[in-house]
Amino acid sequence: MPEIKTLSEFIVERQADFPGSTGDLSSLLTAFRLAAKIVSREANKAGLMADILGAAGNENVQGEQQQKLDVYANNLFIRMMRTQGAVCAVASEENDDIVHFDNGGRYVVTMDPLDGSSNIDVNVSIGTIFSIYQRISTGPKATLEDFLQPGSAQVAAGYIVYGSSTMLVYSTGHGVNGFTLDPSIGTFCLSHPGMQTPVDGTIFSVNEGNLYDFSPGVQHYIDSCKKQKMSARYIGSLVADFHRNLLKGGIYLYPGTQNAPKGKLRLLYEANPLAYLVEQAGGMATDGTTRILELKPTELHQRCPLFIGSRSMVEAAMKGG
Ligand code: P6P
Repeated sequence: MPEIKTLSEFIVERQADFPGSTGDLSSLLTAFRLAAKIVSREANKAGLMADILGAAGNENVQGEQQQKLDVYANNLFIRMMRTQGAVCAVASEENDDIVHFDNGGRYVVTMDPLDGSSNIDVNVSIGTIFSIYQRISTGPKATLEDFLQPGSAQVAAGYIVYGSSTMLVYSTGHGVNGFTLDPSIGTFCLSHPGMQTPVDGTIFSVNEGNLYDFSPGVQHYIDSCKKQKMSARYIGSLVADFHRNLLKGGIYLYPGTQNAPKGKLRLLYEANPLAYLVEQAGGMATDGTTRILELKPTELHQRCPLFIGSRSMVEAAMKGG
């Protein structure tokens, strides 16, 4: 019978990786753990509870309909961080501006509280994505400068995928580990220690509806995937596509187009955290020309093209197949 290691045991055990750590990061991850369990519970009954299903009637800064579970998840994670105390400010996909906690916390967090939320009412996997940075500003409250650090400055990043099971996958720079929620005991247990993504793969994930708007090089790469009889898998939920490709090998692409040269995805709370994780797992993430983690952000909700997954596939995509 393999040893059962819970997420909380793992967090405490790994705190030793950080000499002189205060425990702030550990307790922040613990707050995320609780929030993940609660969102998982709500996501799993969203189909049953009319009042949590469907649009909240508001639009977020992206101009997208805010699903009620979006709003619920956003408010929950923010509340958890506010009370936990290690985080002084959050930038969320669901908030136009930085949310300040004025608590002197050492960290700032960027997050997409519920990515893929348009899939909630069709029972497709959705996810939460988060990045953690140390503050660099020294004033009484966090500033935009704290959030515009390059992705290489992240101290931790992770995602929660609410699918056939709920998994929390994260890294603090010492490899990637995945924890599966056992709902019978309400505990995340280590199920995927030391995750490494295959160097090559046979899965490509892209919205081919945009094919003729992509650059000739991207079109050529997608064509080469088909000629190699690769599998096309695109769920329309970044976290779910990313998670499958991380485990099995593959590439997810959201390239720029003529009308939207920066693509659709957000640098601060989608591309950067997943790029941090995929590199920790031996993979690669670029915007088609530059390593994602080296991009210097200029605004909170800026978009960037994303090519992410197995190293050989990302390299081939950058070359145009
Ligand atoms: P499209 C969801 O809105 C999301 O941000 C990602 O989760 C997903 O991969 C992508 O957008 C889907 O976008 O344009 O293909 O529908």
